Amino acid sequence: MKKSLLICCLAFLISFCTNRNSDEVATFETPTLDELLRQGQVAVQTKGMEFLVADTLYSGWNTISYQNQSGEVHFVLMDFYPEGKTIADNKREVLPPFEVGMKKIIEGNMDEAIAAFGNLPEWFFSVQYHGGTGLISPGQTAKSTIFLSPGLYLMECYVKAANGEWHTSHGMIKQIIVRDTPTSMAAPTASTSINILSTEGIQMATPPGLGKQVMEVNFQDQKVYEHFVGHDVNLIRYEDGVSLDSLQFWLNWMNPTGLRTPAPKGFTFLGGMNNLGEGGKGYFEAELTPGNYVLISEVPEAEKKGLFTKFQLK
Ligand SMILES: [Cu+2]
Repeated sequence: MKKSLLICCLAFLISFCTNRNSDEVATFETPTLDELLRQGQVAVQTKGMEFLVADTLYSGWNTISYQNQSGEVHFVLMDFYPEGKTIADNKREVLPPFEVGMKKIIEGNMDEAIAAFGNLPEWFFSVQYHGGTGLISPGQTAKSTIFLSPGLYLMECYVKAANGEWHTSHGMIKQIIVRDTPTSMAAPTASTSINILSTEGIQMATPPGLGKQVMEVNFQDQKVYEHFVGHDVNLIRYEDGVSLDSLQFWLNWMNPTGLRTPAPKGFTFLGGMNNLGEGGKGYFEAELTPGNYVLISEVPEAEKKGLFTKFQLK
């Protein structure tokens, strides 16, 4: 024992002296922010009610690692803006009708809410959605890989605060420019494939296994539902005995307490793939442990639409 310790010490001393005398001392440099972005590694953080992220990204495949260090559930959605429109247009013409509309829904005045949403500008309906993460619980990290075309984006989260106001109105909207130069990232290799289609719902040939899983999501079509956006995929773990109806109710922002803090108890939101257009493909990663899971869209009445599938891991 003592002898082997002595040999180890000697070996260390020799290597230390050799390195000191050598010109080629190994240095471990941490990559710069730009190097990481070139590799498609995009770190996003929320500590309060903001997106801490670089304001210029490279195009092509990008992995968004979204650390939710706040006390509320959030998501990341990448809105690809029409030519000439920016965050200023959103704040002037999009946020106000949504703010008034939501206030009217909470007051129980649906007619005035519909009238408010009627003030949304025509161009709002030509915004394209280029993916992002699914809903993610406090303290969790969502990892989603999406393909970004060059252009101007708004990164947004439209979950609602406890007072019913949109997170977008509280700062969760950030303009991001995606440049022409692509990242060096290739599409990930998936362990499971999920298809989503408005007529057939969410379909998975084989449920994922335990441990780290990379899920590929294929958007075979897309449509605008009654809540003004399309379908997406959220992976949620749930405790035995909880009501999935309470989850479905919460996932409809058109309900006064829907998509509003607090999120229903007994559910852990583990990310997913946010809205993509028809033919779009995205990937998300999750670490799966034994338990009950549901893949569900953030749309009104998801189960009726088939945008809902449960599985169990043992
Ligand atoms: Cu949020």
